[in-house]
Amino acid sequence: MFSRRGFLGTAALVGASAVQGRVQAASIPEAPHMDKVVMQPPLHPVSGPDYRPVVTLNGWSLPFRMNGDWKEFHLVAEPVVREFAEGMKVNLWGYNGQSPGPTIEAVEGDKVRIFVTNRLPEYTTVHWHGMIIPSGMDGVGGLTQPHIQPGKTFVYEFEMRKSGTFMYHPHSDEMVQMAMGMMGMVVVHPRDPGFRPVDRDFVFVMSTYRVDPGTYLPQVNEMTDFNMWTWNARVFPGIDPLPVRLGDRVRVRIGNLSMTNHPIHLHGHSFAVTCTDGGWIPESAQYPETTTDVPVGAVRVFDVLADNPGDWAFHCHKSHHTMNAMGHAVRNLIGVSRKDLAKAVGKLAPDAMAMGSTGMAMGNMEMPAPDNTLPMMTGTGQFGPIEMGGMFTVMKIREDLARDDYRDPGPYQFPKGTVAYEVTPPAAEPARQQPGKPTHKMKM
Ligand SMILES: [Cu+2]
Repeated sequence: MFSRRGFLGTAALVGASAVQGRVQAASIPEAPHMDKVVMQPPLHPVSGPDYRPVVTLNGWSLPFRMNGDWKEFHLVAEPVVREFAEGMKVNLWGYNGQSPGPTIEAVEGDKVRIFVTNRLPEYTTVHWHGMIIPSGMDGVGGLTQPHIQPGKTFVYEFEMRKSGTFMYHPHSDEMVQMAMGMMGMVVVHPRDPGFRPVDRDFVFVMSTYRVDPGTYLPQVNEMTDFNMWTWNARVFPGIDPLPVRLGDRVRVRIGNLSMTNHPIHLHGHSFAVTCTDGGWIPESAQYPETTTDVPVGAVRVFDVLADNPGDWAFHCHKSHHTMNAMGHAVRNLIGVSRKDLAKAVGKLAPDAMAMGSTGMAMGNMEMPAPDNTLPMMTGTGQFGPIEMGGMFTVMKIREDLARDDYRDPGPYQFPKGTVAYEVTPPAAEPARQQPGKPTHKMKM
């Protein structure tokens, strides 16, 4: 059993393995680096206890090495360039080449040693959100440890005391460092592989940014008016789909390190929230829902039986969170005559385009935009424009996916006669109630 006495620094109390740990810590493991923004295949453990690994939307899991009975990881905090979707790159801060950082996977009871090297221009720390660890490992700069100065490497050592889904982020100039994208997820698998096993396990963290059109850097002092609503720092159509085999038990783990809540909705199924960053929810306390609100600074994990084949929208239900680069200043012009509007706008700005008098559907509209700016609503499906952005993707449930195959299976082949269809209207308008002419008299 792991002894926390090692952290007291009192020689007489330090256990043999902890002493060896300190010595071994001098040899820092390599820090793997990721240059891709698509979901990497699940990382099956080659040493230590076995588990069914997760996959991270547009992300990856950090490889580790065993050092005696310690699992060793190495995070490097550094500036990165993150592509939000094709056509938009943002200068963020992150870990090991990407933002958010890689998912850290371990097993309940594991002893982990996480090296953190700071290559940022200012100091940082790493806080392990939701994890039950010694206070001195909690990563709150100034309170539980000195800040990690640029160029320095610190080591966090603790036991993964309970399984579940957690997060990591700095507790050091937080406003700036979170707004710059410094965050990641931690998945601790149960030691008992028979505890609530699933066939597919997805994880991602939600974050928001204000990146003004035509710019490349988030406004780090923004408090409310964000315009990029991301899952793992990607927006639709840049977010990976969730490919699932029909009949799979599926787990989706969602962290929220943005500044607002996100009601996350899955079509075609009902699910139960089974775990939070506080731990597993007893089965007797679970209930069915189709949308679950993920509060700020929290994790919600739902389990769903994928028993309904098709292409199922999976998105935040705040409709402005499924748009890109949306501003508050867009006026509602629904019902305004397009001709009058064009005349009025033309006087003020001869090159401007009058739009939106019948809604904002823009599937057939090309709007001029500065470089590095995504359309507000975009994406194309097999039937036409999808007109989404931000926090939107698709769970693709198919009959014939191999066990660890997470490749995009393409658009769903709808069985004949199962798609909503147009009918020829009758020659005459259907009878309607006349305004002001009740069809029957009410007794007053
Ligand atoms: Cu949202």
